[in-house]
Parts: sequence; C-alpha cells; structure tokens
Amino acid sequence: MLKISIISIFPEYLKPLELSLLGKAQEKGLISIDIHDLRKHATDPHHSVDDTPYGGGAGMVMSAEPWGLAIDEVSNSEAEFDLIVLTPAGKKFDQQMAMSFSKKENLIFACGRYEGIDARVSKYYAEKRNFKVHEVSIGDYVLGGGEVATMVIVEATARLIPGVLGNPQSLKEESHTLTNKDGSLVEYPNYTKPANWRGLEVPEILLSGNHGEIEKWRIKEAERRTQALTKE
Ligand code: JEB
Repeated sequence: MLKISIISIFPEYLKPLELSLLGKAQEKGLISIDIHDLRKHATDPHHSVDDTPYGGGAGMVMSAEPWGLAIDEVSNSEAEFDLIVLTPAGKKFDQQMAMSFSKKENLIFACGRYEGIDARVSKYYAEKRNFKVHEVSIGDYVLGGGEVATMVIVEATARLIPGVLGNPQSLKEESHTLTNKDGSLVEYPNYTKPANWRGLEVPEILLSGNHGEIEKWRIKEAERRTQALTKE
C-alpha cells in the first residue's frame, strides 16, 4: 500500500483528494492519504511559520523548524521515505515520474507558500535522514503555493496503482499509445454515438469493424497530433 502524507498550512485545499476515485482507492486499502496542518508545528506564541529572508528581498520564507517537526512526525518509522518538495525551480513532473512515484512505499508532500521553504529542509532530509528528496515543478508558470501541484501529482500517481482505476485495460492502452520510438505520443481522437452529430460524421474506418486497420489509423492520427504539437 502506498502511504501519502501531505503537509500544508491550508489542509482544507487538499480535501478533493478524499473524493471520488481516490476516496474509493482509500476505502479499498490501495492507498492512504493523510493531510497534516503545518501550523500545528509552529514553535512561537503567534504560530507563525514564516520569516524574513536572509540576504534581504521581497516576501517571506517558510521557517525550517515547523517543517522539521511536521516531517519527523509523519516519518517516525524505519520505512523508506521519499520527500517531494513542490517548487517552481524543481524538475518538471511527467508521466515517467508518476510511474516511479506509484511504486514507492511512503510519499511525503511538502506544500510551501510565500516564497517557498528554507532550503535546508531538503538538504537535511537528503543528507541526515537518507530520504530520497525530489524538488518538483508541475510546469512553467507560477502558482501561489504547492497545494494544487500536489493534487496534480497525487492524482496522476494514484491512478497508476493496480486496482485504483476501474478498467485496467485503459492503463494498458495508454502505456501502449504513450510509447513510440522517442517515448511520447499523444492520444488518438475519440468518438462515441451518435455516428452523425450535428452533421459531423465519425471517421468511416472506426465503423468498419476492421481492428487491424483501426489500430493503424489510430497510430497515424496520434503521430499527426504529436507532430502538430511539436512544431513551432
Ligand atoms: C510550488 C510556490 C512562489 C516564487 C514565486 C512564487 C511555494 N509549477 C509550479 N509553479 N509554482 C509552483 C509550482 C510547483 N510545483 C509552486 C510551491 C510553492 C509555487 N510558491 C509560490 C514561489 N517562488 C510557494
């Protein structure tokens, strides 16, 4: 079972993870998702979790110690831990990373706010606690914090765990279409009934029943769409 712990000052932002697909996966015992409030680990009377940056500059930085206390609390066993720190400066999240996360035992997501988390938190868990630390970004745009990025990564990761998806065939087909010579191909276009919708017909080949030709057409369409995206 994959154990996911998420730490945030806005634990209520993460509520959607308990719904639908992922809620069912938790009921089935395939994954667990525990959401933790960083502020419970604030060490000062005002429960602050941020401070001014060394070296000056705009904005505030999240202090290391509340993070240290929160991460220590969710990792108090001899298990292996992977710490995922969301940051716009991280390695770009992709399907390959989702695949690798889905095979882990324990994932801890650190959702920062403000200008991010004191850099020593990542260093400490990598060097002193032997965690695998992954600094990850979901794309080249700036979010207000790590919560939405965590939801993206948890959803992409959890659906790869056997039994989480309703239909295992769709995972197989997906990995099939996602693998060509250079590794990534977008999906072919999908159609369902009616065959004529507002004057637009479904491509005739899909009505032919010729599965060999249909498969060839789908690969060709996927390659055409991939080409169109790769251009300019
Ligand atoms: C993740 C975050 C902030 C500079 C300006 C603003 C914590 N793809 C992504 N874009 N932005 C984030 C992200 C991911 N993953 C992201 C964590 C934090 C943005 N901020 C705001 C940080 N640095 C704070």
